[in-house]
Amino acid sequence: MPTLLTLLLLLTLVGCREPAPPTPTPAPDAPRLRLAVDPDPAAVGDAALLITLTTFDGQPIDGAQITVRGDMNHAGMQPVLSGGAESENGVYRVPFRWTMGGDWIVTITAVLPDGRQIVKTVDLAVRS
Ligand SMILES: [Cu+2]
Repeated sequence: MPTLLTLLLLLTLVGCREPAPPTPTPAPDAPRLRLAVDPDPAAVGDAALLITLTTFDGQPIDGAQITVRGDMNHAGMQPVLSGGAESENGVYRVPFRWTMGGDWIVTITAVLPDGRQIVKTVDLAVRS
């Protein structure tokens, strides 16, 4: 869990955006979503987002519908949209393209086979 200080720093860094509403505490049995990037660290150009979906106790979840939106933390850029990847063992490899170096905000939405929806936002620095 990010500390309050980290959250305050993030809010300062993304100062031109609306302050995020407080994140509701997820239920203990809520599914888990993790993001990794390839290449890591992220750099401008073609890339992949590796999104891992599991149940709260670590069982992989396949068959979810994934959509991804990447925004930079400054105005005037087109968002980068992707999604729709097949999964293997709960890992979805979503093709992506970092169109500029700097600070990005990646919003991942997963609709699980049972209809539940998970939304996760990740802040990420991309090298020029
Ligand atoms: Cu930009």
